[in-house]
Amino acid sequence: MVEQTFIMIKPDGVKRGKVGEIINRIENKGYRIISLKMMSATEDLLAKHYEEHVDKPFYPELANYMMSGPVIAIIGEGTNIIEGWRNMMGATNPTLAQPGTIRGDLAREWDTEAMMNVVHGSDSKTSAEREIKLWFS
Ligand code: IDP
Ligand code: MG
Repeated sequence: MVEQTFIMIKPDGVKRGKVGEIINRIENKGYRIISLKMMSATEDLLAKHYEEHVDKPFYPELANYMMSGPVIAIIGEGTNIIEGWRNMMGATNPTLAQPGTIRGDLAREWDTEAMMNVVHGSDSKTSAEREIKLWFS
């Protein structure tokens, strides 16, 4: 099924100069970039985006991390892209993410409260629709 997902290059990915590499991977895979913009996340936007994490102990540091610099927001499109992009990103914890995945190749753990892992991808059709509306309204 052709579907769309919300992809984000997080502040660490932008700061470390990985935008080109990550966009290359999206294009090399054959997914289409429908829309792309650089922007800064606000407290309000992040609380909505991470609604399932807002009450967790790591949330304040997660929000600080996500506001530590600009992000690249992308709408990607392709058959089963939601699952495909999650596979390309790899596991949430970059120490555990397999080599060959974006997080496995481009990220690692640091001594920080929030886990920095360079990219985001929607985890379901419902989240994808919600997140695209939120970031591209
Ligand atoms: P995902 O990004 O792979 O979907 P989620 O569990 O939805 O992972 O978590 C959202 C983001 O919050 C992660 O990408 C990571 O940056 C951060 N995070 C998740 N779990 C932890 C944790 O246990 N400690 C610190 N940060 C975390
Ligand atoms: Mg998630």
